[in-house]
Amino acid sequence: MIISSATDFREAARRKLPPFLFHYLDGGAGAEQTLRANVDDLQNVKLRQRVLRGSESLDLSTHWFGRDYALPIALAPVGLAGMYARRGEVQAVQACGKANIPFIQSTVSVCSLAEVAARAGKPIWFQLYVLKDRGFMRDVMRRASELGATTLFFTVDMPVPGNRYRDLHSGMSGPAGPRRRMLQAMMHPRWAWDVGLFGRPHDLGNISAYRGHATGLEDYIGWLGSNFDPGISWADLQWIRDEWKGELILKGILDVEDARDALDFGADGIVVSNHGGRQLDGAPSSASVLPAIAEAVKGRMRIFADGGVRTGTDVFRMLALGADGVLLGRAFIYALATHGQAGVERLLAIMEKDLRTNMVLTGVKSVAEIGPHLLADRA
Ligand code: HOC
Repeated sequence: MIISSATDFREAARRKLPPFLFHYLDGGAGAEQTLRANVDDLQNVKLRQRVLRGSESLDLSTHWFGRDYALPIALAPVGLAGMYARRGEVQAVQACGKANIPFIQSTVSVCSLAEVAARAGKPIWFQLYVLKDRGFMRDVMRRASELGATTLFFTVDMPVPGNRYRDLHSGMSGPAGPRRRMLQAMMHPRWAWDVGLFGRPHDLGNISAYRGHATGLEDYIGWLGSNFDPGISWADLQWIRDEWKGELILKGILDVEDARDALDFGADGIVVSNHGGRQLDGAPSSASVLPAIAEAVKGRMRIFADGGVRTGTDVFRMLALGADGVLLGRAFIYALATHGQAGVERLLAIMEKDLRTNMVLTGVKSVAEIGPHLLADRA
């Protein structure tokens, strides 16, 4: 099969994965309007083609929080990544090591912080939710910091999980879920073999480390589902700011006022994101709100963005709309699910090539030069 984009990996993943897992990854909240808008709005961003600009040697590197990276891309925190490929988070972090880009590990990863940090080869970035169990939050932050994590991505758009109806249909949730998942696993032996389901059962490393016993998917849905905290406010964030000594990035900002509040609060950065359309269906796409947010806070804090990024051209578009860096979520999991570490490396190489080509065709020599002046409808 010829693979030239994340969309090709997606199709391969759809064929390989049991439906409950594919749809958990692929789906969004409600009628999935925000999920679709993320992709559509980004693809509708028109770029200025420039000619005769002499873009021969290109600089794709970025400098975030005192460290150099090869591309303006990081892998987003994705829950359960280790269910898509054997020791999935380790394979992903190794791909990041080779490409020299950051990997952001999810709280709800299969591989523990310790396992990932040991294979990372550079300081890891870590993601955390606000949970009612503040003891867990303290414990996991302490462990992350002891293992050399420098940067905490704090998810602020999940005070409650969104209503994901696809999960009900696919068997990821709902009363018949456990039986349906087991049947689907039996009907997808290649996946089950690849992820090691016949050997070591899935266990959520970070949660197990805190609870002192194995935490499987049933526990994950139960414990996490009842542990989100709808009462979260800026006051709680202050507690986290005091506790966490490294950089603090707020993930899930979609409103200019919230971006300004994040700046006033002293966050080191934000991720402009609607959680991949998995939370508030009807919320605007990341691409549509990014320009106004960038205008309000650019240069005073780091702006990352995610949502609908499938190609290197989409990465370029996000940068042109005002992002300093772009997070890949679903795109890299499709690749991980089908081809493991090699798939993620391949996806990153394809995106790098797209980026290079677009830089030449728009007449820029470095990532730092990509900005709103390259948007066709603003010129
Ligand atoms: C009921 C548990 O961020 C997602 C992740 C993890 C959510 C856990 C929900 O699926 O968007």
